[in-house]
Amino acid sequence: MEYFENNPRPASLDSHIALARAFIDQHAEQNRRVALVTSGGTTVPLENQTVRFIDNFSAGTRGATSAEYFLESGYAVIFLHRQFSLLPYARHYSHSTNCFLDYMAFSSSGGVVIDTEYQHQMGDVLAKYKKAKHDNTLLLLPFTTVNEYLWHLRDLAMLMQPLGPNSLFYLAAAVSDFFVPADRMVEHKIQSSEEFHSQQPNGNSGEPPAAHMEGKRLIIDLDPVPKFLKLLVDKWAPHSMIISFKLETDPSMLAEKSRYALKKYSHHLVIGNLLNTRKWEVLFVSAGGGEKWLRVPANRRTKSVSGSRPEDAGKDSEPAVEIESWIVPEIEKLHTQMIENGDPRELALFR
Ligand code: 9Z3
Repeated sequence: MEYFENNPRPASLDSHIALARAFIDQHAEQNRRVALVTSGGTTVPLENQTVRFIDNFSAGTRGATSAEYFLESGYAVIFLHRQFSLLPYARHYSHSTNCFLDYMAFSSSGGVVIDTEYQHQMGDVLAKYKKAKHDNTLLLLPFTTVNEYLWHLRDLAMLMQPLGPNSLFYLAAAVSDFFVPADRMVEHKIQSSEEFHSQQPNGNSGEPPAAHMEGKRLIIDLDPVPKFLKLLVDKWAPHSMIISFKLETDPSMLAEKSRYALKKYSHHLVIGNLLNTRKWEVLFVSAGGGEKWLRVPANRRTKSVSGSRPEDAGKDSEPAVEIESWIVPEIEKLHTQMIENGDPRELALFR
């Protein structure tokens, strides 16, 4: 594909692929299912020596939370995530509303301990984390830019091919639809003051740099990101179960856009979600024509906005539920059907 000829291979890729190869070999040998979970937002750098970039809202909650439930369901997980976004297990203690320091206290002898109030809850998380470490079932691979994301997705998918239908792709990352191609990227920081405008070389495309000044205005003219999902489904991972997410803000468009994506890419499942309600409702649109909403009732929703803390919500009623604890077992069921009965794209699901 032209994209990979024209946009540079990330420096981190070789070492990540070496780690992934060992990880996949181990789990292939142990006949374990492997899920590639993508998580967090991609950046679009405007300069090669990047000072400015375009980003998006994603904190990686969906991906990090889902990864924990995949591990609980017996999958090994390659967690391809935006650097510094939320991580499985650590996510419980790593944002402004629940900083890890708040869980700590001094013992009578002056040592640092976990506050007695949190011993139980933290013990649960720690036990799961330690198990994943001990079994080597969680591989963390970071990306930052959309280019790094695409290279990783392609190379990891091809590496996972020997797993056949035992492999699953869960594409929760919020991937930019637009980018600056390498041959339209300037090297140095774009100068805002007119006195310092320079005509920076713009490679051999003959086009103006994608980001440049015109008088006092910054003009940004982005290329579309190639439709990588089509390539993933048809070429890079033809035997895997593939699940993508569709994000919308307008409720009236969600079902139609999700169906459209499924039809266009012919993979297994699109999970539609709305920016404002994504923590408690999602729409499953599956190959075979089945559609259904998963909805966490109001009295069981987690309260924190940037992270999910079952322990801090639903106090006055039933325990709070993370919607991912419902999403992942549904997927596991579909995946089992695919492994046992053949590709569900030929079967009618949810009917
Ligand atoms: C999602 O829709 C995820 O569920 C969210 C999760 C990004 C909304 P958070 O990280 O948010 O928990 O805060 N991911 C996919 C978004 C996306 O870019 N999808 C593409 C599209 O809609 C298709 S791959 O076109």
